[in-house]
Amino acid sequence: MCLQLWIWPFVTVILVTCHAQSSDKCLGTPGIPGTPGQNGLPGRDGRDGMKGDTGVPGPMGPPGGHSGPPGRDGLTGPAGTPGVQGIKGEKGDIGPPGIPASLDDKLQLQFANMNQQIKKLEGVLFLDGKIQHVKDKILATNGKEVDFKTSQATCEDVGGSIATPMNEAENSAILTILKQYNRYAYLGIIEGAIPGDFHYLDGDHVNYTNWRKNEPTGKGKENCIEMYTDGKWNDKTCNQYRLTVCEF
Ligand SMILES: [Ca+2]
Repeated sequence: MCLQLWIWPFVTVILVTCHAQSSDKCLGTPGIPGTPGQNGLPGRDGRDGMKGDTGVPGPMGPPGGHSGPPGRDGLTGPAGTPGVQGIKGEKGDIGPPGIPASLDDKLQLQFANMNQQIKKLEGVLFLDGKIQHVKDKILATNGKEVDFKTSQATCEDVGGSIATPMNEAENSAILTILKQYNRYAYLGIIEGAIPGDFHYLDGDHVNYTNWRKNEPTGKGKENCIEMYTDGKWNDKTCNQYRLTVCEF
């Protein structure tokens, strides 16, 4: 293109020279360059580009529009109240026999440890003057003074019964407690319908007594028995305040 533009003025000079020297054969004058052509038609659409990122959510629409799709499930709620207890099932089959306790070393060791602990506790209570041990019977007090009915109920509430000496050894054990507290105590013996007829709380007649000289003297008006601090017995009204002594 650059060469053509440079050639045009040069050719014009040559042609003018030719017209001056010979009129027979001369080349015609070159035409004026044409005007630029019109723009072509638009090209075809290119291929689709890659998918773009998801756009941000649009603003909330005006009220009165259609309901949107259901939201996601919420958080788990608190546990409900327990249901009603079901019906008890049938009794299962008896299991295979276990090892006899006498051959179970682990069990024997546990028994030995328990006995040791119980002996220690008994020792503590014995030292405090609250209990006395006579063969298989344990006599104990809570140190409180109440009437006969209350004393009886107190002992039964803790799985025992009001102290009832069945022999001299048991009478002495109760006496030891009374001396410790310097108080009298009711015994588990009461008068029956016949004046002077005393019996145990289960109705059996007494087979051991330790009356003070000239007692009993109530003749139907003193239905309970109290033990003095010398171990002797006296028939007494049941509404006095006496030390509670129980037996187990
Ligand atoms: Ca009396």
